[in-house]
This record gives sequence, C-alpha cells and structure tokens, in this order.
Amino acid sequence: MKNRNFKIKIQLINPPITVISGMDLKDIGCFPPLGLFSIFSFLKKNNFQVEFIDFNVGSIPKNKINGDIVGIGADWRTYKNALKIAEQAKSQGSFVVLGGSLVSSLGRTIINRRGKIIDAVIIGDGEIPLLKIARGDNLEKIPNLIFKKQGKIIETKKYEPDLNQYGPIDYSLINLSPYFKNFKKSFPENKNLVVANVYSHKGCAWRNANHKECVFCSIFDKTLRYKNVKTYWREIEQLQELYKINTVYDVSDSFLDNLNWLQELIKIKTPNSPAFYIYSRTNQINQTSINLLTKLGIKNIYLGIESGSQKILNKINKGTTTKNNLSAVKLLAENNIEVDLSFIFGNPEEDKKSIQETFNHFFELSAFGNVNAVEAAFFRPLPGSKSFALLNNKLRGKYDRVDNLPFFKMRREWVENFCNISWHDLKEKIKEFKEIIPQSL
Ligand code: B12
Ligand code: SF4
Repeated sequence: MKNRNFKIKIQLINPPITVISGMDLKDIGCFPPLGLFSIFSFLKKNNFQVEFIDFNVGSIPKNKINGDIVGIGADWRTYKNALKIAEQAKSQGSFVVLGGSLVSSLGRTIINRRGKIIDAVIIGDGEIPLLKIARGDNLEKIPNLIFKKQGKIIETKKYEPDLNQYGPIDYSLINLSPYFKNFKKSFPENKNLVVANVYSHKGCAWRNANHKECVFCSIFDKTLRYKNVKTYWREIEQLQELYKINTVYDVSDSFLDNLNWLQELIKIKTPNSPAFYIYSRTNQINQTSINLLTKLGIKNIYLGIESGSQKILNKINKGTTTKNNLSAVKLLAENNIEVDLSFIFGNPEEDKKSIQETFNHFFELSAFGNVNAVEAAFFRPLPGSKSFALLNNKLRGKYDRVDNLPFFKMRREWVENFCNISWHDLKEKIKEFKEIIPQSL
C-alpha cells in the first residue's frame, strides 16, 4: 500500500449479490447497505477521500477498483463476489479489508484461506478500525482486527464502541433516489411509500439477559448499544428534508428493548414526522409499549413468530410463547397497527405435527385481521449461530476451514440431521404454506 495519510483514496464496496435460483431477490437495490454507508459517512466526516460503490444499484464503469484502501462488505449472498473484487483490488496494489455480518463470524478462516488477497478483516463495527488503518496506525494496536504477520494470524482485542462516537450518519453524502425508485419497482403495492433504513441501536436485550440466544441468530453484537435520541432524530429529519421520506424502516433487532429510550424519543419528536416500520419480539408488545408506539406514529411491526409449536419455540430458545404471539397480534389489531409475520420451517425437531401447528397458528393470527404480509423461510444454519456449530459438529468439523460455504446445501444437511421430516416433505410444506399466505414483502 502507498503511504497511509489523508490524501489516500478509500473505496467502500457493496459487491453484487450472487443470484441463485429459488432466492428471493425482491429487496436487491431497495435500501443502501447501512453498515457500509455509516462507515462512509464517518470517514468523510474525518476528512478522508472516500468513494461509495454499490454494485446492486445502477451501472458501474469497469476498472473502477483503484483505491489505496479497498473496504468490501460481505454477507452470505455477496461473499463470492467480494472475493473477486478483493482479487482485483490486490492485483492493483490496494490494501484490502473485508467486513460485515458474515466476515465477523468467519474472520479467522477467511484470513487463513485468503491471506494472499485480503490484508485484514474487521470484526463488528468498521468505523473506528478503518479510520485507524487509514491513519496508518500500527495494525496490532487497532481493535477488532484479524490479519497475518509473517505467516502468523494476529487477532487484536475486541470491543464494542459507544455508537455516539460516530455522530449522525450524513444522508446527504449519497444520492438515495435510485434506491427509492427500485423499491417502488419491486413493491408496486407500496408505491406511495418513500422509505429509508436507519438504525437506533445494535444488539438484543433477550440475547444479553439470557446469554443463550435464539439458535439461528448470527448477529455478532454482544452488548446493547443505543444512539442518543437527538442524533437519531437528526438523521430522520435530514431524510425528511432531503427526500421527503414518509416511512422510517428501523433495522435494529428489537425496537422495544428500552422503553425509557423510546419515551425520550417521543419527547423530542416533531409533528408531521414519518411513520415507523420496526422489528419487535411478541413478548414486548403490551398496552404500555403500544401507547408509546402510537405516540411515535407506528405504521407496521415485523414480528418473529417462527413456529406455532410451543415445543419448537422452547427448542430454538426464542423466549416467546404462542400465547405471546396471539396476545400481541390481537392487541395490535385493536390499536389499528398492521403486522408482518415471519415463520421458519425446518426448526430443530420439526415434524409434520409441528408444521401443522404452525399452519393453525397462522390461521389464528390472521383472524385478527391486521396481517399485512408473511415471510416463510427455510431454517438457515448461518455461521456465528448455535445452529452452525451444531451442524458442523454433527458433520465432524466438515466446515471448520471453509469460508465459501455452500449455504443451500447446508440447509438440506440441517434438515437431514436435525429435523424429523424429510427434506422433500419440508419443501412441499413450505410451498403449500406460501400458497396460502399474503404476498411477502
Ligand atoms: C436490515 C436487515 C436486512 C434487510 C436488508 C436491507 C438493507 N439493504 O440494508 C432485509 C430485510 C432485506 C434483509 C434480508 C435478509 N437477511 Co438480513 N438483516 C438485516 C439486519 C436486521 C440489520 C442489518 C443492518 O443494516 N444493521 C445496521 C448496520 C449499521 O450494522 P451492520 O450491517 O452490522 O454494519 C456494521 C458492521 O457489520 C461492519 N460492516 C458492515 N459492512 C462492512 C464493510 C467493511 C469493509 C467493513 C470494514 C465493516 C463493515 O461495520 C458496520 C458499521 O458499524 C441484520 C441483523 C443485524 N443486527 O445486523 C440481518 C442480517 C444481516 N440478515 C441476515 C439474513 C440471514 C437475512 C435473510 C437471508 C433472511 C431470510 N429471509 O432468510 C434475508 C436475505 C434476503 C433474501 N430475501 O433472501 C443475517 C445475515 C447472516 C450472514 N452472516 O450473512 C443477519 C445478521 C440476521 C441474522 N439472521 O442473524 N436483512
Ligand atoms: S434472533 Fe433476534 S431475538 Fe433472537 S437473539 Fe437474535 S437478535 Fe435477539
């Protein structure tokens, strides 16, 4: 790499999603990759020359990869292409850094296998580690980094910074219009929505309190961290000023984890603010939380129902009950709030009986009349989750040294090893379910 100083050029890249048949592709290019964008905004604020390239939006001229530092975001849908971009960047002499949800779980394996084309991976938040790399700090003193030095893997100390150190994300730095256009094209039934993604916090209270997260959860945040309400609201106001957004999509894991924070937010909220779309756990929906959400201006809530079988809910350690689900959807219906429901098929010990219970539960929930959309997904044993460790153990460490994981094959391996239903029958059941549910978002 050339000298690391303020004149260097940093490129932050969201690779194209690899399209595999059977994949739901509707969301591609509808929202900017928020993590990468947050890093972009933070580095800009610190006066670095930074370029933001999203391969899933618009067309990208060839040979554009030429940064002194090239930071690439990768999740399971983009990892293959992230490697291709890393190879190209390395061949041009760039310092190549990978980060994002998948990378945070597989960091050591990635450096071990791809050390020739990737100089470092960042675990967790990329803002401060990338800033320090760009400033030319000694890599061994930069937190949350994994890299190779003289053939040896170095892993630096881990920490989760206070989110307020980053300041507000500056949404004026990129043009969000292509995302809004793509959203309208992909979701014509929601063509009146101008919706932007933001985040209020990172982490999950259930995970924190319980130290035993849901078996499929692959988030890497260990603590619960909040943006202060003023910073959060500043971001929303900016989005309203710039794009006249009418809906805020808060991607944080469970919006109702901290009701004091929500109360503070309501105090500073301005009139005519956008409607909110949020994620919540069903056991956090009660009249108190609904009153607060109504004051905030909630439009719709996404609820992780996962299964209609209490045995399965216990097995996956969801921490909710079918009673919670019924009471939440009923209360929300009484308060004129719509819900989007998510179900997972292929949970541990899933069998025909538990699937029938899920169908029945869906019918009971729909009867309240406020179900807007339903998502039905196969169970995915993603790296970083308990389920990945279980599968890998069962397969005698088959995936110990694999970074480019065969996610579709692993879904089937999971069912064959942990469910009491055949892969063929499960596929038929999910097909049947998808035929009866309202169109997924
Ligand atoms: C929002 C979201 C979505 C949105 C994405 C919209 C968008 N374009 O932003 C939608 C709804 C489309 C989505 C879909 C899916 N998602 Co999703 N999603 C999330 C969620 C809730 C939040 C992500 C986010 O924006 N966070 C806020 C930002 C600020 O944080 P961040 O992304 O972590 O970024 C930080 C670090 O990761 C790092 N970083 C990120 N990029 C980079 C790049 C570099 C170079 C560096 C150095 C660092 C770095 O720094 C960032 C800033 O601090 C996460 C859960 C979570 N808590 O992360 C799951 C999550 C990312 N999704 C996940 C999954 C599995 C899915 C689905 C497959 C679920 C499904 N239906 O089966 C689908 C895939 C799409 C499909 N249809 O097949 C998994 C990812 C697993 C993996 N390892 O790849 C997660 C982690 C949830 C989980 N199950 O555990 N998702
Ligand atoms: S899946 Fe959701 S509720 Fe479960 S531990 Fe993860 S973030 Fe928390």
